[in-house]
Amino acid sequence: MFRFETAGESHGECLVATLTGLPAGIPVSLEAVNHELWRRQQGYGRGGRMKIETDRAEIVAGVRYSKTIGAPIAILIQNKDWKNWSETLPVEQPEGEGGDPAKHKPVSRPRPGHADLAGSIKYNFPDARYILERASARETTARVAVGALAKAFLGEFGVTVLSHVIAVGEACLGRSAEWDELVALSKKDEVLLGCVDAEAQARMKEVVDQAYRTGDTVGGVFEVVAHGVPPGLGSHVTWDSRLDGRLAQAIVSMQAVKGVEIGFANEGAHSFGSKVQDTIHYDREERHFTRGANRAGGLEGGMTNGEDVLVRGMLKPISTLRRPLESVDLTTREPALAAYERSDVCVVPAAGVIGEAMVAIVLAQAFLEKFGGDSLEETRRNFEGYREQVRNF
Ligand code: EPS
Repeated sequence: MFRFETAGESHGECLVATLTGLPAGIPVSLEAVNHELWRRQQGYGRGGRMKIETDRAEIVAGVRYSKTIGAPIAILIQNKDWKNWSETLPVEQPEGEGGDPAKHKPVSRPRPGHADLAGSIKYNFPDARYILERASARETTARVAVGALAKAFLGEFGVTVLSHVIAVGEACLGRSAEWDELVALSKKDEVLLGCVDAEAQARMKEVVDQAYRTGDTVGGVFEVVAHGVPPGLGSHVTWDSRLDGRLAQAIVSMQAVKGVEIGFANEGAHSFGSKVQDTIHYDREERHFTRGANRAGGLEGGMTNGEDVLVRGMLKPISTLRRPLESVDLTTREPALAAYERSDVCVVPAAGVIGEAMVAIVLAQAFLEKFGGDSLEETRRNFEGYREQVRNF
C-alpha cells in the first residue's frame, strides 16, 4: 500500500517525509521534485519566510540511479531559518538551563482560527509554541515532495495533475478553465495568483493589496484537475473505498482548508436533477462513451468515470493577522490581542500546488490498489490488461 508520513516543525532543523509502496523502476528527477517545491513557495501574498527559504529535497533512501527501488523512500528538506531558532528549540535540555524564558519565544495569546488554543489545552502546554510549530503549513513542503513522486508514478500512465485559483476573497474567475490553460499556467515563471484569466487575476491582486493595506488576510478557492485518469479507480462498494470521500479527506487535511467540493457540488445542490447530471452518449466510430458535461467532476458512485477529476478546496483566510483579533492571555487569563508571528497574507496559489500533491497521492494509492505491482513493468502489464478490457467493453 502507498502510504506516507511527515515529520518536522516550522522552525526545526528540517522537514522529513517517508513513503512506502511505490513500485521499483519509477524514474525520479530531483529537479522535478524541486520544481514542485519552488511552485509551492510562489504566489502574491506570501510572507518574509519565502525570502529565507529555497526549498530543496534531499532523497536519502529508496531511489538509486534516478529510479525507485521499491524500498521506503526518505526525503529531507532543510529549514534555512533553523539557524535563527536553534537556541529556541534545542533537542536537548541545555546544561544548567533554568534560563531566560523569553528565549523560548512562548506564544501565550492564542490566535483565533489557529490550532494554538485547542492544541495547548489538549497537550497541556503552558503556551502554544510547540503547537504552532507543528500545525504550521510549512509541513506541506514535505507533502509536496511526496506528491512529486506520486506525480512521477502517475505520469507513467498518462495521468497529469494541475491546479489553478478560481477565487481570492470576493474576486472570482467566473468561468471554467481549459486544460491547455492549466498546462500553460504550470509553465509560467511568475505565478502571481495562479489564475488563468489576466483580468480576474488583476481583481484578485487588488483584494490581496487591500488585505496588505489593512493588516488583514484573505482566503479563496483553488481547483485541482487530474487529466487522463482511467475509469474505475475507487469503488462504490464500501464507504472507505469511495474515492470522492478519500479525496475530500486529503484536501480538508490541508492547513487552513475548511471546505471541499467535487465537481460542481455547490451549484448542483441549488439546481434540479435534469440540469445537474452529465448525460451519457456513445461514439460508435471511436467505440467509447462520451458525456454531455463534467459537472460530476469525474467521479460517480465513488469511482472515476474517465472524465477529468475536479476537486476544489476552500481556504479560509490565514489566522495570523497583523491587526490581531481579541483573545485571552493564557498566563493571566486577561483579555489580550492575539499573538502575531511573521506570516502570509494570501496562500491560495500555494494551496493549489499542495492540493495537487494530495490529489496525486490519493490517485496513486487508488491506482496501486487496482493494478498493484512491485515493479513498474508489472503495474504496467496489469494496467494494459485492464485498458484492453475497457476497450472491449
Ligand atoms: C510557511 C507557511 C506559513 C508561513 C511559514 C512558512 O506557516 P504558518 O501556517 O505557520 O503560518 O508563515 O513561515 C513561518 C513560520 C515564518 O517564520 O515566517 C510555508 O508554507 O513554508
